[in-house]
Amino acid sequence: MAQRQPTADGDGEDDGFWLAELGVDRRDFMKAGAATGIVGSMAGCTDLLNGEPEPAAEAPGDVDHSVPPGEHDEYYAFLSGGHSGEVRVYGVPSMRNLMRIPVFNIEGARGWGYDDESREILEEGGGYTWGDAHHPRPSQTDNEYDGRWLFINDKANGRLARISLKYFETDAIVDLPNQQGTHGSCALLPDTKYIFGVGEFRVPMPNDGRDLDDPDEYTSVLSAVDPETMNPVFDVKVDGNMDNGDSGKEGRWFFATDYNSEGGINEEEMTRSDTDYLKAFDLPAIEEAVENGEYEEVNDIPVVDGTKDSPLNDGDNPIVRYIDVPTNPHGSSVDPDGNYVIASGKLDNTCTVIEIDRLDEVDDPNDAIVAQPEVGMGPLHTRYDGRGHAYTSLFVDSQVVKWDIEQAIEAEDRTDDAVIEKIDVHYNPGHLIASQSFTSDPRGDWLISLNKLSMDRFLPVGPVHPVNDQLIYIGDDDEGMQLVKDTPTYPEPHDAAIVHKDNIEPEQVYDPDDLELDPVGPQDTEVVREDGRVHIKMYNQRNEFGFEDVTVQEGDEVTITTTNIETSQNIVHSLAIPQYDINVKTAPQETREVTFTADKPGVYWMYCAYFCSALHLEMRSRLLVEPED
Ligand code: K7E
Ligand code: CUA
Ligand code: CA
Repeated sequence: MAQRQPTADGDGEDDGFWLAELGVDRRDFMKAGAATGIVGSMAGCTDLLNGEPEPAAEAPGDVDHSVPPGEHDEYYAFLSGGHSGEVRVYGVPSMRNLMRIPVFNIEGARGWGYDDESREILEEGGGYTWGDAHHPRPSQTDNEYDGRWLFINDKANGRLARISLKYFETDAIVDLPNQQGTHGSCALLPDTKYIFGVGEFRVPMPNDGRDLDDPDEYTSVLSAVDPETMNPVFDVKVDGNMDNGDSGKEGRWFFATDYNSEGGINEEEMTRSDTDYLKAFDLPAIEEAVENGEYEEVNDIPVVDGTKDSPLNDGDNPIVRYIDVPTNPHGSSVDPDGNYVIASGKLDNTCTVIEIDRLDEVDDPNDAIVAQPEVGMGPLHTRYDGRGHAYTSLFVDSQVVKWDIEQAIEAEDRTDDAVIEKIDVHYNPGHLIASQSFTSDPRGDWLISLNKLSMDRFLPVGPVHPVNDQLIYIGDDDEGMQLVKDTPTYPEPHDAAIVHKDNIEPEQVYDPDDLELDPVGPQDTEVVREDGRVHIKMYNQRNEFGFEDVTVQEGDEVTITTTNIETSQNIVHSLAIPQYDINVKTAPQETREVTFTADKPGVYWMYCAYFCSALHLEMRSRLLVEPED
């Protein structure tokens, strides 16, 4: 088993100077270091979650991850952008950043938030200008990525978004009215029947000013959304809160961790109990309750009562089973075969393994717990290689641990008998993700550890550091895990999905039939004026817009519809209007529209902001805004 290096340079001697340089308080360092020796419960010891990372001198593995110039990666990795509100696309194994997809944010290069349609999507989604995107989940059919969509949550405002993988573009955002803090986002498998938003923050319901200081009345809900319409279908309210979720593979079960079974409103209260919950939602039973009208309606959404005292949980077929797991669990994830759901302890040094089929056989759902292996300090998330191994991120230990699921079931609880090896990561990993890990067939070659801190790993860039997404090769059980590459990343990805390139077929040119607006060709250009409204229909191509000049009156409401009439891939144009805060991108065969009030008289050079040809700079037209009088 690989051991952490106790000192900066691995020589076993005091590195106080090095620590001071990093700003690491020596006592904190000792405290965190001492913690590695602790076995047994960590209940209530939240200080350790703040443990400073330890440095490690580690030779990178000699696995070749390079992708020669001109060649393609084998996988797409979709990384959430955290509070940047976007999704990033990387190639794996090169870790080259291929694209960014704006979702909850406004972004100039993709023109997201600058044309009428994207503004409307953002407006319908609540009108916020940022989001906190954590959990990107690709849609699946028959437990395999199907290349249709990628879904992602907004923890900040209680929303779910859908990205079309045909165009790598956000196409819907739904505001979940009964949910504040949508944390987990996951598809119900095998066929993505629903997308679930997992509600983290407990609030009064409806949250309209009632029960302000009466936390006993607060509640959190699991929200089911139809992936086709992106409309909410039903909510299930529960006791405690919820954090991360995952689906079983057979369409029956959905699981979510709960770290606040106490219903506390501060850290002390939320960590009071030695156990919290993993909740198992029985979907057919919930759907039956909805069908039978056994719900109350809040904000036009049927809310089914899944609290512990609910009549729907009384009897042989409860709609939500509450399973006791050690203190403040974080990740929950189902293994590729759909046999087990694994909850990670966070404040405990174990993972809890629940055998899913047993939930039907036992009277007490706690009897479905089949293993509790000790894995290390601060376990957060678990992913899979398809060879029976689990990989769990250890936030406090700054490690990834590989362990054997079946061995954990055979071994004594609270022993580390199932641990195969540990590898240092730099530093403090949150999520980790393996290729095709959410499907029933993980590839077991690459794993990315999404580390929260990068400390000394890169050239310093001021007080805000990049996070560090480390690529680890897991394809050789004899050699063990091999650290291959550090990737500095803008803050801050939480989770990711790695999808084989054969599972996605993005279009290179828009199919006009997929767009709501009719294309404007060279024969269709016109300016329609009516009652202070001006509609300019024009096209764009190398190196011109449909009109050389357009004249409008100060105060006119102007709509410009513009089509990129190019048919060759990679030729993107935009319509930028200086001082009007407009940059509408159009990819080949794309039509976009923008509406604005011409409230500033003067000459404005509408220009193309994509460098599209040798005469790109000449690709411009005048917008002439005549003063009122
Ligand atoms: Cu950051 Cu999945 Cu939102 Cu754990 S969550 S790290
Ligand atoms: Cu079109 Cu530059
Ligand atoms: Ca708790």
